Amino acid sequence: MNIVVTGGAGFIGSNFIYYMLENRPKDKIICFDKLTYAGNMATLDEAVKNENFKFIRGDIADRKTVYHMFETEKPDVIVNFAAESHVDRSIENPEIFLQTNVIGTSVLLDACRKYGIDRYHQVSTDEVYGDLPLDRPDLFFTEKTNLHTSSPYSASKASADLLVMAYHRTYKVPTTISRCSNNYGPFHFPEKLIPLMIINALGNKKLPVYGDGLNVRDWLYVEDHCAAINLILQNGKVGEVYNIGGHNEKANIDVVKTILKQLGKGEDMIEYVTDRKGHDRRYAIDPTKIHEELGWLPATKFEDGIKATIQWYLDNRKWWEEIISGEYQDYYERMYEKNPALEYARV
Ligand code: NAD
Ligand code: TDX
Repeated sequence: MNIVVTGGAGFIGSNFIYYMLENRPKDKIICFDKLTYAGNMATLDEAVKNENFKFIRGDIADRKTVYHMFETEKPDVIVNFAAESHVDRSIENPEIFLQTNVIGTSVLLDACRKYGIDRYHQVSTDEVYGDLPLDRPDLFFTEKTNLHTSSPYSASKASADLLVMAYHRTYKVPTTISRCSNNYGPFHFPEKLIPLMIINALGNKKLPVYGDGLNVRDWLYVEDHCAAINLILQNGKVGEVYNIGGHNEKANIDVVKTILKQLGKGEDMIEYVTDRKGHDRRYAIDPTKIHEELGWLPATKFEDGIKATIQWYLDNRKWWEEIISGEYQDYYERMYEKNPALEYARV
């Protein structure tokens, strides 16, 4: 089978490529990635040595390049990870989120319609459901929860989901969608909470916690997400949505304290800063459907996954040092060091 993984030079896509090369050695894995600031060829260093792997640089929103890729690679399956993925960047500048996440998805779907496909899988997010209140721990997102987005990022992901469902109904494109909670693990880009805190702690820099630090995220080790997507590709029902999450809710401040403790650093490194605009309070997935229909359960406990992740950042300094010395440095300065709103609210 020819499996095209879009966005495979990013965090989850690259982990998925390694998962598939190991678990489906008969299949050819083709990574199609624009290599934005978040895409990194160094992440695929080991994959490029595998004869079942091929890399193509391209933009999912560029129709000519996507159609050409379909003509040359003849994909049987598309797994679309390609996206602008950072909420804070979407608040700074929404437009590229619409271009990649919405237009890009529609171009891929048009290509599936034109050339045919066995399966188009859309990697979506729990953020399309909006947020849950902190004082209702009995509430969880199910696949039937209404879409109710907060940020330009989540609005663009929800729009993409609606397009996927429309192409399934109207053109009978064989689609599936997965909506996963927050991932963590190797190759996570340093702008996101867990790697940012690990790297700042290692560099003896302040750890910027938004608002009161009580926002809750439902953390899943990235390999468990990859296993779930592979199960959906194999046994998932066309036209369906599957939520993915492991009942592992944690307040941000507790995650940050866990990282500090593991690294033997003091909690005085924590700095509460201005809250994110429109900051979602709590995400929590009900994974009953994927468990009952496909037998999926997460294999990694948070205590083990976070230790493994911290160790990975200790063992792979070169990978993240190259990132933080490049273009990302401008973003960090804009976001945290030269942001007057943040300075003002520091406590
Ligand atoms: P990431 O930002 O680490 O990687 C995104 C990748 O997509 C990069 O390699 C980038 O170069 C590529 N890309 C961006 N624009 C592109 C374009 N126009 N054409 C081709 N490639 C392009 O993102 P991630 O955290 O790995 O997330 C992957 C997917 O999973 C996204 O769709 C995201 O919405 C979804 N998701 C992420 C999480 C999470 O916790 N990170 C949770 C649930 C769902
Ligand atoms: O410096 C920070 N300080 C802080 O307190 C950063 C970067 C984040 N936070 C908070 C905001 C969130 O409550 O930590 C939480 C996690 O933040 P992010 O790592 O930016 O993730 P989140 O906004 O929850 O979105 C992630 O999960 C769902 C991914 O980036 C999305 O792509 C995915 O869809």
